[in-house]
Amino acid sequence: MISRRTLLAGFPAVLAAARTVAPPSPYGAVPSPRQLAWHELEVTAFLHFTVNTFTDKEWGYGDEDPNLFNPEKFDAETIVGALADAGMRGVILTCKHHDGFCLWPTKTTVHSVLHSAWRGGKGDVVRDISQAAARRKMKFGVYLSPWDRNNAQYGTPEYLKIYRAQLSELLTGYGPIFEVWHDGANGGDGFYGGAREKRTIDKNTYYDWPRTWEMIRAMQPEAVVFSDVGPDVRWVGNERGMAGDPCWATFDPVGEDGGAASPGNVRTKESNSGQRHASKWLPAECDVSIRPGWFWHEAENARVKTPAQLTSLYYQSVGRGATLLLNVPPNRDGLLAAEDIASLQGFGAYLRGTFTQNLAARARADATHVRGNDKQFGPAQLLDGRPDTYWATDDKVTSADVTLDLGRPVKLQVIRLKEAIRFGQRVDAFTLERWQSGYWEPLVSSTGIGPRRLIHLAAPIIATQLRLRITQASASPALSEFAVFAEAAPG
Ligand code: FUL
Repeated sequence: MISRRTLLAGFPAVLAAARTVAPPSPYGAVPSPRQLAWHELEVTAFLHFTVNTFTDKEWGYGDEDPNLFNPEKFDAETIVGALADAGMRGVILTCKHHDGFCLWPTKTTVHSVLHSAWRGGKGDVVRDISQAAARRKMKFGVYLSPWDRNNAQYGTPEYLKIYRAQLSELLTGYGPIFEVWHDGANGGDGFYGGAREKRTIDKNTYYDWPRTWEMIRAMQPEAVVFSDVGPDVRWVGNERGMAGDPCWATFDPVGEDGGAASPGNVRTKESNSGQRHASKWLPAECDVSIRPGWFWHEAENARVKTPAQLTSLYYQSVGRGATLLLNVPPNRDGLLAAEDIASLQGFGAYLRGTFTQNLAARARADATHVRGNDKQFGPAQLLDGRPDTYWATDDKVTSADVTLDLGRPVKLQVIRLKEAIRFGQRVDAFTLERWQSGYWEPLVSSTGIGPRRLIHLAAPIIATQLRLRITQASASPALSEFAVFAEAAPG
């Protein structure tokens, strides 16, 4: 028989157990830890640099003399410093573009810096950029073109061994890699060791991508792999830096003919918006160049995107839950052009000026529903700036409101919402309102929130209270942020 004493001793534990409210169950596809880390980067830089910089081309044929590559003032610290100052959190270098010229002293080919006059053949762009990035606490990633217009073996199984050996040199010799970038271009004609002919490969089978991806996983388990079909990050379907609205993080790629998809063979129209309820977490990355071309061309010095244009791209990419991969190509000196640096500075100043201070950080938050009435799922979690805490409702609730009382009239123009995406993309639609002398005035209604949704109002407004109405959700909402910002003057 259990004594009264034993019963009482066990009571607080029983009570505590009853009070523990479980987190929501995940809905649909969810991100992996490497994808979660990648989402946080928001803006990363692309560096397109190779013999093309010196030949004024966009696609080198593969017959270039390596001595052409001679960026006498190349300075990785200066380049990476300008990117870091603009708020970029990672940098991806074209270690090899379609011309096959390798920016590191590879053992796999003589078409490389090792055989150029630059620094007496002792230079290594990959080493210098990766080390400068590490010093600025930026992540480093590699672009290695599968198409190689220089290599005599291109098109045969032998080339795949070379491609994988190059990847292995990059993945083992230069510290942690955050992203491996495979583009889908396979243009056909090239030098190919002197053959000067057209070579066509089967995009679906030739590269045997699953085997290469396994290799990347083994060598750099934290790296995300980018291509038209992922497996971690998908191309957004255009090179203009624009994600669809909405841009779902879930996607099941389909080939151009409706069959199997592979890098270079995907219905890119669908890549732009993703698909609601698809089976894979495969978020979009928006690659775009600060100039018309990917490589530096003197004739384009006057056509560098302005800070206002970059800011607009930021809202159309990062603001829709994608990341922005902004290309800033070094010039023939091996430095960024003054025009590009000026634009980056303006863009960086705008981001810092706008997003440093969350005007709702000290607001009072109320919600119509709180999961298990438990404070750990309360709306205050939306304001603490932490990605791991969140407001959630009970499982059966699929529409709910959060009200923010800012305590005084506040001038604002940008609102940032984030779902707690480790539980999947749950919200389908929402409306944002402000309290306006006796009624709730709708400001905007939209579809999907996901990793990040920025609402950039056309003009500043004054508000004391804001209300977010989750009007439709496929599973009970779980949000990690509701932040409010004033807009800085464009840089
Ligand atoms: C494409 C390439 O053909 C372009 O030259 C550039 O590198 C772009 C980012 O990817 O596939």
